[in-house]
Amino acid sequence: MNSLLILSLALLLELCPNPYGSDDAEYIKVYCPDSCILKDDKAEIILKEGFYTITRNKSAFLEKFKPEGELLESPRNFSLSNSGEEICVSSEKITDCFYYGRDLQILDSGIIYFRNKGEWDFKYEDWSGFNCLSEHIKGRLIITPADFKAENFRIVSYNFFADFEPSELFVDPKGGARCGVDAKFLSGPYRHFHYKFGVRENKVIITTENWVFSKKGYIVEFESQNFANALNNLIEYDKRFLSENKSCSGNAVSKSLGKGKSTDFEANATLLILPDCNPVLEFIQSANKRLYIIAPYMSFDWFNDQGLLWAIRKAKENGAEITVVLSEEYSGEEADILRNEGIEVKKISNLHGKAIIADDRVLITSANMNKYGLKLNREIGILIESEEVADFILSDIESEKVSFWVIIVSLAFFVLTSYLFWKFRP
Ligand SMILES: [Ca+2]
Repeated sequence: MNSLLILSLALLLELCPNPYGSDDAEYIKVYCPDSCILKDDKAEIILKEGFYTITRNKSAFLEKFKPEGELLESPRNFSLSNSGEEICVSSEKITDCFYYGRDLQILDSGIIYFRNKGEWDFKYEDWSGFNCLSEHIKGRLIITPADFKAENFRIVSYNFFADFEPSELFVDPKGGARCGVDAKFLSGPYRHFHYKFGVRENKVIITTENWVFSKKGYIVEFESQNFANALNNLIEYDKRFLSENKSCSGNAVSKSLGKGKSTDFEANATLLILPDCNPVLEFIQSANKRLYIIAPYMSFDWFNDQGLLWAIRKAKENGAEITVVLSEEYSGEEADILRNEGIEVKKISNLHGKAIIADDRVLITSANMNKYGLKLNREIGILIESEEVADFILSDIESEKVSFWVIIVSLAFFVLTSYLFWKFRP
């Protein structure tokens, strides 16, 4: 760890200015390569070479957190403001500063700012820390609308109005659940519990849809004991956020939607439990041949200047051909911003699914392309390393384009025949 940090020349490693409960547990972690001065607005602390965790009160800190290096108590006049402050550490050779609330525009109690591959990132104190998990799997991708049921699965969802019976069900109270189903509600430090997956023994379903498959979306089903275990562990972790039961709303939605389109595949896959394991922006940036982002809508609002639009621009700099596919119903300014950057934007109707294709890999996720989906919500995703699956999704999107032209031609035909009828009316 030491050599890595020295190489990246980062001296400030992590800080929590406003922990839940008492401010006595606030802390800052620093590395000092020789002799250093740590400064806030009002005070400074002189440090010798080494790693330090500096807090206001050691016992308050140790009740909640683990120190790295030597644990020190700060002088009384050194405190981390809860409304944003610039903190600097200077050694003989470099000065490293971070202005929380400005360099990273979020201030909340419970936020821990930390370095992630050299960049400042954040999490909440009670967010989990699940890793990405990879495995070779055999599975099936289904493109909806489709009739699909997951009877007797443990199911999590934003909402649940489907006409089948889960063995256990967790939903977000903002989403709600139909009457007649035994739903448990989750609310906590994640803005929305927006993930959608099902697990039964070693069977796993990951989907972009809230279990009523009437819009264009994606379902991935496969068998994997490892992924099933990870998802069961995720449910067990998130049970700490169980909240009061909410009354049910409405009845099951039952429609006949046909079989949908599907393809079997065998490929390396990575399970993404967001926001813990969150490579979505990296995935977008990684494209150098083709990038497709299929999502009903987008927002470029982010915590610094390295959000979604930045990642798309990186892919463009790599030379990737980029197409963004949005919902026809969406009229936000992002489509114009992208077109002004020379990026192709298509709109299709009835889109709810989220899929990203970067070269020969596909990422299917419950996450919307905004700061909630990409950072603040509990979401799920699967990254499939398969050119065939990528091409299958694109051929479906291309067929949407055909139906668009069918509409245009039909409309032109209608106008022409109406005109002729009017002109040559008896
Ligand atoms: Ca504070």
